[in-house]
Amino acid sequence: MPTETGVTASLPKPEPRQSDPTILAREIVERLTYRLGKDATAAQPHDWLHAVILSIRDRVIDAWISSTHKTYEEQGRRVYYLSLEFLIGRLMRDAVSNMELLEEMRQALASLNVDIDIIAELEPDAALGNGGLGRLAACFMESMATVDVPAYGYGIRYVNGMFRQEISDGWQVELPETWLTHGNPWEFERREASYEVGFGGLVDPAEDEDATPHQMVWRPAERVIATAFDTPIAGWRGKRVNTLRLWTAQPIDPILLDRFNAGDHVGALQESNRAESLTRVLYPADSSPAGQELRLRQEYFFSAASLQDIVRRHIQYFGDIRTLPDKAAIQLNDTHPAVSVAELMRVLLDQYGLDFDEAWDITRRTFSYTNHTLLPEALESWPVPLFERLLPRHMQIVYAINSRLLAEARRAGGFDDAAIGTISLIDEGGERRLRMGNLAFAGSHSINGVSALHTDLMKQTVFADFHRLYPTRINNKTNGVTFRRWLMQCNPGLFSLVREAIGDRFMDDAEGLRDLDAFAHDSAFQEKFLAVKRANKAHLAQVLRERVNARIDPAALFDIQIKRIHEYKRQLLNIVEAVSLYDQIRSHPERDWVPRVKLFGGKAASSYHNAKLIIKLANDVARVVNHDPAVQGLLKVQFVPNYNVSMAEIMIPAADLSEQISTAGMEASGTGNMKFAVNGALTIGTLDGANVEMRDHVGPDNILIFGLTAQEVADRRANGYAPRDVIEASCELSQALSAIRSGVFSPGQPDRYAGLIDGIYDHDWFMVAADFDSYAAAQRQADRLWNDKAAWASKAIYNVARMGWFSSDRTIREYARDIWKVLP
Ligand code: B1H
Repeated sequence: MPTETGVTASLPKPEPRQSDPTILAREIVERLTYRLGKDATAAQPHDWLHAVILSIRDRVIDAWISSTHKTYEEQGRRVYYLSLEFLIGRLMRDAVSNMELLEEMRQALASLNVDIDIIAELEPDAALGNGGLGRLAACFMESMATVDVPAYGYGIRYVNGMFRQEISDGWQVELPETWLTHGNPWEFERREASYEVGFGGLVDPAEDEDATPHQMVWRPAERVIATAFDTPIAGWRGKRVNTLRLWTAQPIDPILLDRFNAGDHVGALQESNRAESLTRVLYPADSSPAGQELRLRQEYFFSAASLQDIVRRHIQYFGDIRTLPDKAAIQLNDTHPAVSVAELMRVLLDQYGLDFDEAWDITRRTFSYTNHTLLPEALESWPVPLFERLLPRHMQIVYAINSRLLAEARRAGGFDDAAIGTISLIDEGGERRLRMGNLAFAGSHSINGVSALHTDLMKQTVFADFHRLYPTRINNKTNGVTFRRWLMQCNPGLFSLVREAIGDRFMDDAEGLRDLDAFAHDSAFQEKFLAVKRANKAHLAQVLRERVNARIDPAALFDIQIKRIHEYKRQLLNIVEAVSLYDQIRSHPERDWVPRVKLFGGKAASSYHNAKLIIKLANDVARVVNHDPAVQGLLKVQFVPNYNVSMAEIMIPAADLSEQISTAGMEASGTGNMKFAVNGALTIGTLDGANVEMRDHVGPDNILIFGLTAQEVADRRANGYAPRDVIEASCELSQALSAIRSGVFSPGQPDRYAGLIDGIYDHDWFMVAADFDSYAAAQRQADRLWNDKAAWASKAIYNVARMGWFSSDRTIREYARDIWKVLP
């Protein structure tokens, strides 16, 4: 990171750089020669990529330094976004585009006989996240820089991020992904920003005479070093550049020489291996916590390192720990960093000697917490004995917080023992566990949900008693996505078409897209719009031809469901409907069926049996359907392996229909839904998460809504739902389910799907049967619409025009105004 001393103001500032292609080309060759030591004639494509990144990085650094100076001069509050996941994807095109150099760079490289698109493909995805939560953190980093919020992202520099998915015989196989093999030209190692982080050991009362009664000395049994790696994140038009600081773990003694000398060569490296394993891998369990000790170690490791860094910076600038909440707003991205609440308390009590109430007041004014899921199995909690063994001092602090919290609830009145039990930081039912959501809630002044529906459900369900106790704390911040990556960069065709039509204003204010409303029924515009979509589909078809040898027709309706595989997201509903459609096409070949390509993509958590089975089913169905001449040209099913950010950037612009079909009440927000809509796909979806607000914005005529509402799902579950009766009442559904159940798609192992399908007959927790008929009807409505090209185009254009509100710039402005109180 640029120096933070602020004393460099009087030193000469670098000359602003020129951006014409010849100068850029010269800079690239210079980097190639002097930084990589390569001659232009010998340079490999990877060398060119690195040289381009280094030259764009140098320009970003100029803006980085001035942003740092500006932050220093303003002495304002900084935002710290703590997240165990940052799902960034590639950075090169993003940085070049945000620095407004895309065309110049293309020309500069062309003059060197290098194709920018070819080298861009070589950049590995930084996949330090699972799905929506991690991608949201990445969009937020870009938007915080764009709307000029001084912010630091803090996370872990996993050596192995999200696994690479291969499909072998239809089954998911997980392979390690090594994004760092060619080095990472974006990052700067900061040896000077290193901190010790301890685990285990003992706690003794502080012995100084002036020690407070709460002051303790923690003597960890084990210590590791956290070292920072910084990546600059440039906002739109290079306005501000913020820092993403990722921690890596290192041993205090890389090699235990006494052991080595005694001949124990393996034991000598034990400490080193143990430290390095801390930041080796991302837990690939989206929406369900892993619960392993290593995960808790990761959480504490990055929380403790980040807090030391924040406190060090605060003391260096402002000298007084008591003013921390005025200068630092720490946002907890879900509960994964929630142990930070106890860690800051420990720092304030044991290192700064504050009394408990003052420390607690500072803590609560500093932290805020975003909840991303209400699924009971996804709420993080740690067995008390494990937590106590790893973090003995923090356990004491948690107990002290809990006794005050519960006393406060008792004093407030209206909380019976059951309510006190749900507020308690400790779950006493069975094995005692520490509830991280409750700790995060208690330690924060703001707790937000990620869509209006999700926030309402937070108030009514998981946090109902907390909400009664602290009625002003829960608030909503509906998610958003960055339109730079998810429109301007990934869909250049649509981007320039929109620009031609309505000018440039939307580039700085996404709500300006509204001006496109005027073109929704303009037939010349519709034609150009459909031509862009068609070109994007042809591109996707070509990519799938190259990667999986799939042959798909760009003229067909592209119906896409890409997201993590999870039962609540209901890929199974989509597959069952595809099977039913397959049946119907074969029974009624005379009808004028709309040619459809159904695309699926997504990873399953390695230990999630049913999710893996759903992937296998999609592949089994694809094999049968795609080889059946009876539906040739009418139905195609394809599972796209290794879905990731870069694949999303190809698939989303090519979609006609976006599948957002979770069981209502279960998807906190969704963000893929927004990306599809702004790229001109129609949504087929339930009234879940942000779909509800999308309907309000695009208008009910421009979205295909089906199925039970969240309230209806809850009522059905409460009043005895009988899926078997529902199935028997629906001829299409019964047929599709029994085809799958009886092995039509798995002849080699006819009972492969027995368990999966019996689950629908027996309990159907996810309401696949309950929603099936209404889903199928919505699909047929999509078919009818498809046949009226002008009607389809106008609806798609309305989607693009009216999605501006879902820009993450809007979301970040709301966080800045309501939670962080940093108004740029
Ligand atoms: C979301 C997670 C999540 N919610 C546990 N919760 C994880 C939970 O590794 N873990 O332990 C990882 C991730 N992810 C998603 O957040 C929601 O399901 C989406 O609906 C939402 O759009 C997204 C961003 O808010």
